[in-house]
This record gives sequence, C-alpha cells and structure tokens, in this order.
Amino acid sequence: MPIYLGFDSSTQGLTATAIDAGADSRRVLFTRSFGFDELLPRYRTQHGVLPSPDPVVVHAPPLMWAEALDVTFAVLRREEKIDWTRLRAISGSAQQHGSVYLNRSWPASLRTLVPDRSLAGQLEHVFARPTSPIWMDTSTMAECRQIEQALGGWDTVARLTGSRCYERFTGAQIRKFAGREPERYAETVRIHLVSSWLASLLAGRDAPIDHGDGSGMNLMSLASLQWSDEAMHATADGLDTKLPALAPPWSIAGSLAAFWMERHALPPARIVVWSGDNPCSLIGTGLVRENSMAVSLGTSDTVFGLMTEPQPSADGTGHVFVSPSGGYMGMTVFKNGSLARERIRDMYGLDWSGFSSALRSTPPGNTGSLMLPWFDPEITPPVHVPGIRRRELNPEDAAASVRALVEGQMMAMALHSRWMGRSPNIIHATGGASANREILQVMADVFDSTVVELPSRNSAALGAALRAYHADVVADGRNPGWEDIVRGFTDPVADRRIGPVAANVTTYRRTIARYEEFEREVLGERKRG
Ligand code: XUL
Repeated sequence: MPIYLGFDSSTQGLTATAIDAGADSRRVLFTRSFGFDELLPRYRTQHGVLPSPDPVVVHAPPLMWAEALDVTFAVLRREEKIDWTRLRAISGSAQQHGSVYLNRSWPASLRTLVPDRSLAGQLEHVFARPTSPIWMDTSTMAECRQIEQALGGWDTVARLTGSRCYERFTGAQIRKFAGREPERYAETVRIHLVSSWLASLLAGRDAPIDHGDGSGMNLMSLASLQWSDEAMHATADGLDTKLPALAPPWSIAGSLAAFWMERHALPPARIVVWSGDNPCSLIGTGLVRENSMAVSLGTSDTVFGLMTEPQPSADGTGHVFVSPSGGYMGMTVFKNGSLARERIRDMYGLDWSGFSSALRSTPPGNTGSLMLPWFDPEITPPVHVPGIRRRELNPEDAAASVRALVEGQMMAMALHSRWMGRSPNIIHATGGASANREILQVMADVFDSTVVELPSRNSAALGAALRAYHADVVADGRNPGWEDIVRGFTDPVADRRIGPVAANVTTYRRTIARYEEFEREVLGERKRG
C-alpha cells in the first residue's frame, strides 16, 4: 500500500510524519521530531533562531534547515523499519514568510549535488544572504508603510493580496534587504520561501511557491493567483526575475533527486510542492468543511478556518490565504504563543504539571486580574515595543499570573478572530499545548464552543503527508474529495471533547469586554506616548 511522507520545518525544529494510505491499512506509521538547537548545535540557534541584540530582528540560518532534512532522512532510514520502496510522494510544510536569498551558483550546485558528501558542505556557497529573516522579524515597519503608500493604502493592499502589509511578510523583508544591502540584492538570482526552498532541494530543481504560502508575501494577487506587477514594483526592482513560479498546492515539483535516492536509498518518489505550516495544518486538523475552526498552539498561536469569499477584515486584522483545496482560509496570528507560556512557567519555577495545577486552583475570570501577554513584539494587535501589562494582578501571585496569561491569550484569539464572521460550534485544537486539558477548558469557555482534540498534535506534518497523498492521486488522474483523503487520520479523539461550562461562558463575556477595553487603553497610550 502507498506510503506518503510529510515534513514540517517549523521555527524550532523538523518533524516527519509518514502515513499508509491503503484502503484497509490507513494509519500514521510514525511521527518523529527533532529540535534544531539539539540536532545541529553548530548553528548556535536558540529555539531555532539566531540570537540578536535587537529584539525586532529575527533571523535563522537556511543552511541549518537543509542540513536538518539530510540528517533526519539518515535517522529515519536507519530507525524506521517500514517498506521504504512503497514511498510514493513527499510534501512538506514550513514556517511561513521566511525568505532564502540565492546567488548565481545556486542552479548548478543544485543540479550537481553528489551523494557521498554532506548536503550542507555542498550548499555553503549558494547564499547571497547567509541568514534568512523569519516570521518573528518585525523590523520592517518603514518598508510596510512605503509599500502601502505606493499601492494606494493598506486597504488596497489587503484587497489585492489578502493582507495589509505586515512586517514579517516577505515583500517588506525583500524591500528592506534591497534598500539596505543593494549589492547583495543584485547578487541574488532567486528568492525562495522556506517551503519552496526545501522542496527545490528534494526535487533537484527550483520548485514553485504554492498559492497558499504565496498568499503570505504581499506580492501575489489573490484574484489572478499571479505575481502582482504593481506589488512587485512597489517592493523592489527586478523582483520578477528573482521569484520562482507560482503553482496550485497539489502541483508536482518533480521527482526525488538522485542525491537523496542514492544517499538515503530512497525510491523516485513524487515531490509535491510544499506549503506554509498554517495551510498544511488546515488539512491536518481535518478542516475540510466550512463549519469549524482550528486553534493551533505552537511557537505562534493561530486561529484559522475555511472561507467562501476572499474577504479581508475591515480593520486590517488577520489574513486571507489560498487554502490547500484551492478555496480560501482566514487566519489571525499571535506571536506570543508557546514561548510566552514557557516564560511564565519558568518565571515562577513551575513545570507543566505545576502550570496545570495553577489553572485548576484559580477561578475562571481570575477575580478580575488581567494580563496583556506581550513578552515579544506582538503581531495581533500590532505591538512594536514589547512589555507585558497587568491589571489588578499581583506579579508575585504565580497561580493568578498563569491564569492571566492563558486567559489573555484565549481572549485575544476570540476577539481578533471575530472578523472571520463566524462563531464556531467546534474548535479543532492542535499544537504542543493542546495536550493541556486545563488550557483547552479555558478555550472552550472563552469561545463558548466545544473543543475537540485530534489524534495528532503535529497537524502541519500530517497535513503535508495528506497533501502528498492528495496530489499523488490527482496526478494519477483521479479527483478524490478531501473528506476521503483525511478520513481516519483527523477524526477527533472520541473521549477528548471539552464542552463550555455555562457559568464560565457568562463570566468570560464580561471579562472579554474588560480585556478589550484594557487592550484599547494601552494601545492608545502607546500611540500617544
Ligand atoms: C503565519 C505566521 C506563523 C508562522 C509560524 O502567518 O507568521 O504562524 O507560519 O510557523
């Protein structure tokens, strides 16, 4: 029976999930995760990013992402005793927006990789820029305003590309690079996203950017699914020759390059274009119909769901992306996700079980104590200078602080996803912190919705494997429905449904209004100050 492999190159590490898609043998064969800091310490990353004296500048080494793929394949081939000859297709998911800048040696180096030498050693010289700005970078406020001005305002940009200009989106990052380092920009022959770069390595040739991840660049027209000439022009000179092609999410980028087949004894599997982690998670959480939403609690916390019309929010919050099925998805992103939860845990000397006890020992609504959890610059709402804010919260009270953080995160998610125009009956929870039932109870009460847990917390890698399966079947001329593709892989765990508690829902209605007011006051102060 055919096997499909999905990778997820996330901020902090690489995960691989393999599935057996046989009619009678459908199941996940394995999921393996490797943290970049531990797997490849020579790159000296912390949580997958390079230390930076300036909190708004966040880069990572692209070579590390490539080497992680090579090292992971070696481990998988050695330790996972599956029938690798049945591997039919590979796809992937990657942290969105990050960009990789390649010089003129890239095309030939890619074509001539030899299997008896390490991948990293052979790619060292291909970069026009040795580090990649990633989604956590917020250093491009000026460039965002310049692009918006050139295109006729943020709302025009939002209608054209699905989002107003965001600091982390690739367009503003390219503009900054072209303006500050014009020589290196001139040396750049190709700019890839993390997703399309890793797909290119596997296919041994430049892979296209899929429409889903392409929607996170402020460069693609959502209506035509082409690079927008106006947006490219407003971003940087000569960009049209540097960007790869765009393609539907189920496109085949080629077949596995000889380098991988020989080095890791793999068959000539199809390489399906990679996409962003959020579009992949949409599939990996089983959101193939419009009536539900997913909340992913990872390095970033995200709220997303399918949309019929590409209707951006009226106030510029959130994004409209092309979904892996070719329709649209709405999404709001929060930067202070798992790292904020870890900060609070460590600040009070807790472990995760102590964190859960703190939630159990404090009442919903936290007797009025609130926290705006902006440990790092925040994406939603836009906060450039970090700093947490407390209201009626004693900083020495560990339990109340844990609850204030989790409630603050959930209330921010509920508030800032209202623009998607739907209050979900069911939320599919995913990401590492979805293992914590106390956190999920707060989610259910704040959103007034049943929260279901899914069999896999690595929904991006699973979604990538399912996308590989879908594209392979489409390439063979069949047109399967997405419900058939995800069946058996993303069905919620039967006894892990968490319902909202009516009294808590009433409490949070009041608390959200107070939270909203607190947020508005602090943002107003910051603007004035
Ligand atoms: C999405 C975003 C993050 C990254 C994290 O817009 O910035 O969710 O994709 O991997």
